[in-house]
Amino acid sequence: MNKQLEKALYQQLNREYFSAYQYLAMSAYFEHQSFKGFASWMRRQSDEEMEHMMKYYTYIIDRDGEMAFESIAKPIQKFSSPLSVFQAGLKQEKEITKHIHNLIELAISKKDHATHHFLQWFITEQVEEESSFKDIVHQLSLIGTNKAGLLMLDKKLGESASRES
Ligand code: OFO
Repeated sequence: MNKQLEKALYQQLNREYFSAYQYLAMSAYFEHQSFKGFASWMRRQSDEEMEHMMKYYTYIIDRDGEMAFESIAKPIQKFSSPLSVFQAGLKQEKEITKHIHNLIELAISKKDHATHHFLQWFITEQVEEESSFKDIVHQLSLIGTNKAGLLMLDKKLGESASRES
């Protein structure tokens, strides 16, 4: 595999790992706030990011790529509200999408059709993930500081996380 592309792939692996770590930190924040449903939803999100990270790992190994593990950045752990957490999550997903698009551009420029094909799955996944975060940000914006509304959404997300796991 082209060395520049190989490096870009293991850098993306690192970003997916960081997403998992960040979402786990968000889940811990919600646990401390007793928002058990938000905590479960974020934990499920973190598990999904670990699965994404492993997809990159398996792909690089399958292509006989060299793996260079790098440090995982420290996640943000302090937030001001549930809304601020989901806004940060949406920002993280948009950042990931941008990097996947860059990776695709690079795969095309290196005429690496297999990598181009491999990345298509992530394009679809990112549309779904951005949409989930966007919906929750929107709902939390409408709820504002209404405690009953927050608890209702917490319950709903907890139920959806247990259905998916
Ligand atoms: Fe949602 O970031 Fe993975 O792909």
